[in-house]
Amino acid sequence: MQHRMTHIVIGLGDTGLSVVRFLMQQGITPYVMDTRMQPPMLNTLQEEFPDVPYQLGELNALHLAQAQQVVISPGMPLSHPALQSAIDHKVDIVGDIELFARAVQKSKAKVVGITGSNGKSTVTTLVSEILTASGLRCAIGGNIGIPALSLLDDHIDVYVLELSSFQLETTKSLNCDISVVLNISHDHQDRYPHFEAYRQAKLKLYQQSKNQLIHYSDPLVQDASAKNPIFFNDQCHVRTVWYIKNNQVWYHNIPLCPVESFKLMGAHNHLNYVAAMALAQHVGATRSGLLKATQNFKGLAHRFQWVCDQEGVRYINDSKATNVGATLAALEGLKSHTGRLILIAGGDAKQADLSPLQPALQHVSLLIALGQDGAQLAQLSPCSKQVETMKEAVDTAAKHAKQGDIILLSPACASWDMYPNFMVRGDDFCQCIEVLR
Ligand code: UMA
Ligand code: ADP
Repeated sequence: MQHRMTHIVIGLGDTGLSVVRFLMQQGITPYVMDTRMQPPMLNTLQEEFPDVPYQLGELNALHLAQAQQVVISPGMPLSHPALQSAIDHKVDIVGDIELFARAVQKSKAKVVGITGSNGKSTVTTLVSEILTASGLRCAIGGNIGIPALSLLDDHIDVYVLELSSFQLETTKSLNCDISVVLNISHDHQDRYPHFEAYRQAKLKLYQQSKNQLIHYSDPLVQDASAKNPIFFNDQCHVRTVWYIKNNQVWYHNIPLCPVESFKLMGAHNHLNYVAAMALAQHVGATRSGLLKATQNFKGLAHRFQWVCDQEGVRYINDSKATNVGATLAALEGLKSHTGRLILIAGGDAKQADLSPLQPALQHVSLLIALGQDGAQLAQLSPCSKQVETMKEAVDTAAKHAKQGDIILLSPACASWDMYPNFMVRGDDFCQCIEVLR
């Protein structure tokens, strides 16, 4: 029988597969399209759903314009001409998070939404650890790597979702209990026409929340239309509910814990703790859950992660610093370091302007630049050297370093020009250090 193509799924990666599974559970057999000739989940689709038809290569604009609903994966931009034509034909174009939002409305579960240019995975994981330590059943997913639709379960008390701007572009009815836009700095400029378009995609999250957790002193994340703002900050102000004062975290006028009790270093991480505590408390975390989970949290791999101390030199893996904002935060966090700092950076800058790094690079004694945009980066510092491989980068850094120095991998760029992802890049860094021993 010919497929009627009422529901089309675009993308056959993790998201696309989760959407197919979800639709099949609803009794809907979708038609799948992917512009790639070898999408990663093709074999799984064929094994699990041999009857689901698919088409690879160029998107079929005619089929899309005639569909009832098109579910697009986050990696597929809405600006694609075939999708624009479907929009003109008033087709319901949604992403997996919108389908999740519509499904979760039928349950009593609470939803926490977390977005921002940096810190999303750290805060999302910490919120979930606080909630678990508070005895709540929570499910964590979204951009962090587990598609949101695969989390749906009647026994969940709280869903904690990490959301990217790509996912938010196609989401309109999330209705979070509380959400946060942690920060907004330049990223994904290869996808957006200008910074404001990227910023607005992020701020869409506040419009889909009953309560908005807002960083008080960051002008870029303010939302004049926020109905129930809850402010957090690194300092106390008359409107801040969660803040740091005298090196303690406070909730209203209650001191909760000293920031020295946190294992993650840097002012940006201290703010991440405050945001996570505020989000978790709002959806039912207990005081003991808050304290226990925050004291135990060791952070995530590849995020400003201590690797080892070797011959008095400290190695830090911050491979997840895939944009300028994250590398600036890492350099800021090391400002008080008294030894020298050697930075390994570079990769695919995603068309970003790297020059905002220049002032912070003055504190870097040697910049080792690699990757596709290494030359652009090397120009920003008089003390720079360009290399071809991670091995060359680590060997050069180790040769230059003396006792008391830090060697930091914080690329300010995506890894795609040299590696499949930032994790493989970080692992390569660690392996190159291992070889030195
Ligand atoms: N693609 C095509 N043709 C298609 C569909 C996709 O070329 O028809 C390309 C995309 O341009 C992209 C790649 O395939 O380069 C993967 O896209 P996808 O939408 O199929 O990705 P998934 O495998 O479903 O993974 C997505 C998120 N990926 C992206 O947004 C690019 C994952 O975030 C997320 O973990 C996963 O859904 C589960 O929710 C990754 C990411 O890099 C970690 N996110 C960006 C970031 O964090 O900066 C936003
Ligand atoms: P995301 O999921 O948004 O990419 P991660 O928690 O994985 O965020 O961290 C990504 C990078 O950003 C790491 O290099 C990390 O050290 C850095 N980072 C974490 N929190 C912040 C923050 N609040 N501001 C700036 N950089 C941050």
